[in-house]
Amino acid sequence: MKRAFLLFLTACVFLVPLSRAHVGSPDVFYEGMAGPYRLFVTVRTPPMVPGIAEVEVRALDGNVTDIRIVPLRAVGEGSEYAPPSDRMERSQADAQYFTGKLWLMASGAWQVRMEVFGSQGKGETAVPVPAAARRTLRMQKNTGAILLGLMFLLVTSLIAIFGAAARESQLEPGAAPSTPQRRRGRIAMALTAAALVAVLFLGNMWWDAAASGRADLMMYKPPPVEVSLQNTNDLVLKMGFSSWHDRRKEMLLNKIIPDHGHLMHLFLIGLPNLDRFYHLHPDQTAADTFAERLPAVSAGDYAVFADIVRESGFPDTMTARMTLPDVPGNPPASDDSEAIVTYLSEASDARQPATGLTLPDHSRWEWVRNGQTIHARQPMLLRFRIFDKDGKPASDLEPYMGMGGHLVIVKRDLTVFAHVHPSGSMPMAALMLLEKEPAGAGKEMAAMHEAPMPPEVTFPYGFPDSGDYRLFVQVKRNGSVQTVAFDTHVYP
Ligand SMILES: [Cu+2]
Repeated sequence: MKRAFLLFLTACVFLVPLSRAHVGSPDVFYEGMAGPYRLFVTVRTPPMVPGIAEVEVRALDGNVTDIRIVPLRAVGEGSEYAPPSDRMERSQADAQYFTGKLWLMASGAWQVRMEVFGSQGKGETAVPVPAAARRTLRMQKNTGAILLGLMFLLVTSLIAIFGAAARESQLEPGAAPSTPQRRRGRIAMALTAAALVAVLFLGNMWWDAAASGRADLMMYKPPPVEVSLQNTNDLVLKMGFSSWHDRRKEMLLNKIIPDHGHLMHLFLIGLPNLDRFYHLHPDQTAADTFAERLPAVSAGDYAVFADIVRESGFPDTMTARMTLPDVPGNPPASDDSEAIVTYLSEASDARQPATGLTLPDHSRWEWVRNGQTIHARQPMLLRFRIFDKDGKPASDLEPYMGMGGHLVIVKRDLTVFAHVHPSGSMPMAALMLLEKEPAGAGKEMAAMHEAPMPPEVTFPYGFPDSGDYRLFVQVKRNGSVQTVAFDTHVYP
């Protein structure tokens, strides 16, 4: 029984390397208004659920004195009745920086609702937070060592007991066992040992199977997706069954809703150099099937990232790999876009990050980072400035799918993929759901109505870990989509 318990615990030692909402980038970054106050909110989602989300808020302007936070489900009954809120702790050293912790009790679509108090009265906002278990807690080393010791004690004791029974049970008290009795004892011990090894082995197998079955129910995985090319240039994506999603239907709502005007945002990124980039918008042809008439695509291997949003605001990024032949077709039209990365930022010394980029049309991009190195998990505003061919700030920016810009972040080893907007790392659809007023979500919607658009786009984000990343930034200028790529190294 002890062994069964030990097996139970050791089987908890596995990791599932996937996270939800993007790939490998589980934290939520948000920039937006809470009434009169501009906030930069970071929510570090717990790797285990139930678990504690860490909330960090920086007031970017306005004098904020107090913030209260409360977690609520994003949709359904649980989204209506808020429990008492918690007061965030204000930093001693930095009066506009607040931290707090919240329990998220189940996997699914949540929101962190905030009430902000300060010199201009009260403001409110809500940040969508998808929660999903990414791993189980490892067994503590000490516990493991104790249980392993107990297992050895039990096994050796059993062997000794069976050996002694076979050898000495027929003996008179005080008599010594004869040679045949000793042999019988040794045989009994060998048989007992063999039986115990078999029991442990089979028990271990049984537990591994039980644990992986359980992980399938508990650990988040995006739905599997099968991608195929049909009739020369129809790309068909068929979503597979996901027991994780099926069990959480009521909290996720399985229906897929449009995110900035499209049910799916599909990214094809050329391998191994991440030098070809397609941002496409397949149509839903059946509940689980999407199809896209491809534009002209050059032959090669591609990483496929397909973003969808559930009716609850919960996002999934489905991933696949595929090899395409040369696909004939027209250049991408409407909201679709492509980029062949032939030009990259000028300097490329990792210590002196490359920040400038001149395009063939002589317009210029600048990644404003003031020579700073980037560290993992550090929340920051990624800021890009665009100049026209005469060196003046560009005045021809337009909303692209309702937003000032789109940023796609890919780690070189493809373990990270994030699709970020000026409001943050959550889907716009999730933000709009919480605001409950379809036309007024986020600052880019506001920007959309203000003419002209500024020659600058900013994205709140924090790189999840160290390594080399490529950033694809997309804006719309004078009717056409412009995509540029910046590379950067992120330090631990
Ligand atoms: Cu986008």
